[in-house]
Amino acid sequence: MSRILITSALPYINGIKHLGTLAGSMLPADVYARFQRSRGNETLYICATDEHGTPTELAAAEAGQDPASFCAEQHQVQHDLGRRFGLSWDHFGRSSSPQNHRLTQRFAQGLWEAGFIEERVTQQVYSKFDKRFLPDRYVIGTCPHCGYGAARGDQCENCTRVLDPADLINPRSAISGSEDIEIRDSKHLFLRQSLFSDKLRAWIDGKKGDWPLLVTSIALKWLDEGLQDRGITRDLEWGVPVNAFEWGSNPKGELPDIEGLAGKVFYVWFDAPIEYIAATWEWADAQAAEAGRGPAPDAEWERWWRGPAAADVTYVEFMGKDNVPFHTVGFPCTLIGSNERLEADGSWRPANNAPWKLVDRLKGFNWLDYYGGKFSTSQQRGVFMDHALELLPPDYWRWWVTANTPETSDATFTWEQFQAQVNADLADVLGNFVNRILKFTETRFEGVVPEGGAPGDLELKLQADVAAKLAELTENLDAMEMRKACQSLRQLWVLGNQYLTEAAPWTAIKTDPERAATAVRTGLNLVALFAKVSEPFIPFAAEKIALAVGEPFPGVWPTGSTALDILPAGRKVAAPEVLFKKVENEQVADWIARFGGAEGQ
Ligand code: B3M
Ligand code: ZN
Repeated sequence: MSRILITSALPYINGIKHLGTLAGSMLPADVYARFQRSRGNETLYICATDEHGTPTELAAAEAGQDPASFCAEQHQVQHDLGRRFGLSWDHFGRSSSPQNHRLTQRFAQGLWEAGFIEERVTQQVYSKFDKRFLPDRYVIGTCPHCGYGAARGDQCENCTRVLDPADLINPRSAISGSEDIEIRDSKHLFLRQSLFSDKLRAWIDGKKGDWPLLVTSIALKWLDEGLQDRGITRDLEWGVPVNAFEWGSNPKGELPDIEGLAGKVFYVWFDAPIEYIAATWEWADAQAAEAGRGPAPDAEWERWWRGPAAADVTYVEFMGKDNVPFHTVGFPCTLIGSNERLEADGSWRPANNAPWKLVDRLKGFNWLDYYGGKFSTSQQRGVFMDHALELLPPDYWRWWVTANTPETSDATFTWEQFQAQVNADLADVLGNFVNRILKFTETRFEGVVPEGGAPGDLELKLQADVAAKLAELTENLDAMEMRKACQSLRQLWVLGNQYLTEAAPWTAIKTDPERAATAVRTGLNLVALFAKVSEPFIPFAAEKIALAVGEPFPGVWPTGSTALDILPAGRKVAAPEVLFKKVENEQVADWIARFGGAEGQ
């Protein structure tokens, strides 16, 4: 048994997420977490809302709310939707939590005192019309790298490059649209990322062949272009305040400029990844509260994150490709820097503390598109989590999205393809199989698992085929190859249908009842097996299937030798209500009319 720590990129608080966000982080992380739990590994799946920064301030302003109440409300909305989708977070935290305030400030203080943070006077975009600084997304303009006209001040959506607001060509205010903009001086803190190039390159080089090519190539491209020091503070009100007044001197003996830094907050991309750790702390506190104890001692969350206590933890991250730079450069610099000290003479020494863990396996994804165009939160284009659940139960979405995970290239959602695939896989293959064998057991075997005879040739062949597919499925899940894992699972379901057709207990029962009983026993064991191995993907249906054959849910991940030996003879079973109703053409026509289809793309 080992320990698996899983995080998925933290969804921004500014609005309900669409299927693309689900596909590119939260859902594959959930499938993987459920798989790991089912194998008996101690698993912690952490997620949270990402609540700071300009997107939040902008969305709150639009909703006519202050950021704090906007975030509290939206967190609850995202939490409830995630749960209804079956996302099995151990904790769904908030980057605005007291724990994250504390931890972000501790990291910053440590990095300052270790010599990795520097003060600089920077030129910031200031809107005379709005009478305020315009950090990050508050400025829109033309990307200096690719010429995209609506690039935001923090990152170009088109070429994914990270930007500085002052780099934008023809900048304008995102609040008022005003172009009456000037550049003003403002003091800020910089994380000296450029010092980490060699360490990061050695680390990333060691991940080649293990991490997806998509991920290592994005990371190496960044390093090849030369790492820039990053500003980690902003002229904003909403965020984690800079607590420079608490800091000691750096290795050169300098104290921070308390006055110059007053009223600033940390940059959202500085505090958001720290929330992975802080949310683990929130989780530990919640566990302690549940047990009637006070706040959890640090050791309870640190055992997942630092020092010898975390040595047996494998840390796995899931995210979309635009988030990869922040997780292969920014956050690792924060962590590595916190494990070191840069002396005044430029030499590095290990810091005198328990080192923080870096990510072991990083799974990055391409985009899921909607009819070849972007899902868009701002234009409400595509299917969003709340609407999706109005239309169909979560498993339909979970299955389609996982089976089409944008792993090696972008993938596209169309209603037509969605209908075809869920009807074929879920209704015709899995649903039909479960229904056929259980109905037959009810009518001919009084709803009881029969004893039957010894396995014949058909059963022996089935056992071998099932063992091979199961091994393949396990391997694909282990490798986080979601599309391939879905293929393996589907093929496993198909084996069930093929077996039933060949064994044909409904014919055998007329001439050889024991033979029919063997086939029914075998078929019912396949049902039990399917419940267990389908659970990571379609947990709601899997639960119904498990209940139908009286198996505990969630189940323990089976291995080849025990795969068809789950149910004892004599066990009472019952056909479940229809597992998957087919998606009808009229429904698809309605949904295309409501959400948009191929026309107008
Ligand atoms: N909130 C960005 C995104 O959803 C961001 C991820 C943070 S992970 C620490 O694209
Ligand atoms: Zn660009």
